[in-house]
Amino acid sequence: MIEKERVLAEPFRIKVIEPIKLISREEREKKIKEAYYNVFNLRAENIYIDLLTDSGTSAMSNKQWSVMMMGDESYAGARSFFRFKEAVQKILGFKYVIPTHQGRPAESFLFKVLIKKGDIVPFNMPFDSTGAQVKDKGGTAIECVADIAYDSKAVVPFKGNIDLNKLKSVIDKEGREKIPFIMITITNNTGGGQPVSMANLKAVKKLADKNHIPVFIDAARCAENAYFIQQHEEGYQNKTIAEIVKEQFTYADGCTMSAKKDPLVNIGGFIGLNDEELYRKILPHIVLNEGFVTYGGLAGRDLEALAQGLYEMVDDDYMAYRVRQVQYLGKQLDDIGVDVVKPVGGSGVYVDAHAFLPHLPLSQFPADALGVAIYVEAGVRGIGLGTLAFAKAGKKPGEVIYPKMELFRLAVPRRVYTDRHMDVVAEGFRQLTKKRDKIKGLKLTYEPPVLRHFLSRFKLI
Ligand code: P70
Repeated sequence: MIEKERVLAEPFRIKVIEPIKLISREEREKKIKEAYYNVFNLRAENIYIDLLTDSGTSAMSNKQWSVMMMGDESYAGARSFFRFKEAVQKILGFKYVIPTHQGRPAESFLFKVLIKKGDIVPFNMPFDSTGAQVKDKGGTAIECVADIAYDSKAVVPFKGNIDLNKLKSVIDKEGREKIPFIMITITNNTGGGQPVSMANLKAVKKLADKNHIPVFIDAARCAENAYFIQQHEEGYQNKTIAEIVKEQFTYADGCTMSAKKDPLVNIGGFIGLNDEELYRKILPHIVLNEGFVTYGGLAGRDLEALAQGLYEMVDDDYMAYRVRQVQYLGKQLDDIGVDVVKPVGGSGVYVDAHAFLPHLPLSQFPADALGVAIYVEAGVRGIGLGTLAFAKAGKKPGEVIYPKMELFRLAVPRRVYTDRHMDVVAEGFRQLTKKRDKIKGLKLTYEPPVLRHFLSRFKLI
């Protein structure tokens, strides 16, 4: 394991800066009203510290910027594609690699080929857009995460693990013919960025093999997951992140990747596979939707940056710094008395918004109301991952099935902000805590038919 003193500070220095500005509270109140109280509608220039997402928001390294000049923009068979493919083969270990422009198309093409109407796909937990992709293909995603995942206060490692008994009963009940594959999200974003242990990956694969069901990994944060295995799982302390990342994928038949997360690029994704037949079935969909199969909607220079980013995401010093910064923010919020999901996960700090705002019923979207409040208080943007994003209509008219957790996520972009920025976020919460009982709930005035959190409009109650 790497020595602690090697990661006292950022393992890089800053060469380029991008100015940010805190506009006045009065202006923030005006801007959020104009944005219909949905932080997605704000102009980014009116945000001081933007923790909406860790997706596509990374700062690229000097090496990434320099290899971009080597981008081969040939339509077919570009050199950049082969460099990218080699990086995926080396780091993740998959034989066949299909580039896509981000994670969603990777999921969409794989699911299109595998899911039939009425199928069931067990997950630990699907991310919102991944669950929506399953639904779009006529399937239903089922959560099989261990129950402890729903207890935000339980400090146990690997709260992203699948409960094998739950998985087994889904297979027994539905029958393996109705289950085209099992998918494991590492780390489990919806459940608070919680990791999945190697033992769990291994056990799921064993059960899946017994039932002839393939296993796919949603790999967006696979390197952060590997860090938690290195730190907390017996037998992995002396392995490198690179070794652990690679071992994780030996327990899968393939993966979908949103490369906008751990692989440190602003755009990109891919599908990794070992099965040639499946690979061949997906290729025509790429030609129809993303362009040719050696660029998948990306420029040659994007593929170069992605190849380099894959090597950088498994750097042990970088990853120790990365997770430590997220934990630094988490600890400060915890010390103030803000209820955060514990242990603090990889990509961000998840606040239990219902616990923070107990006076707001779930029907008033506490997570999103908190998002409005922290923007007005401190110019900080986060995202609600609760009722608005995950509630479902029940069978009875007007019935709403609320998700088990009402979270507000502060996702930390990679290599972008300093610890001082994290201090400012924490100070915003310290001020907000004093007046939390005055924070108002939200009422929907418009909602789109799918993934409503992105486009909804509200008024304050
Ligand atoms: C996020 C973004 C995307 C994602 C993911 C996992 C585990 C697939 C995807 C899809 C999405 C987002 C949410 C709110 C605000 C902005 C962005 N997650 N699997 O922030 O990948 O976005 O590349 O299509 O987390 O968590 P892609």
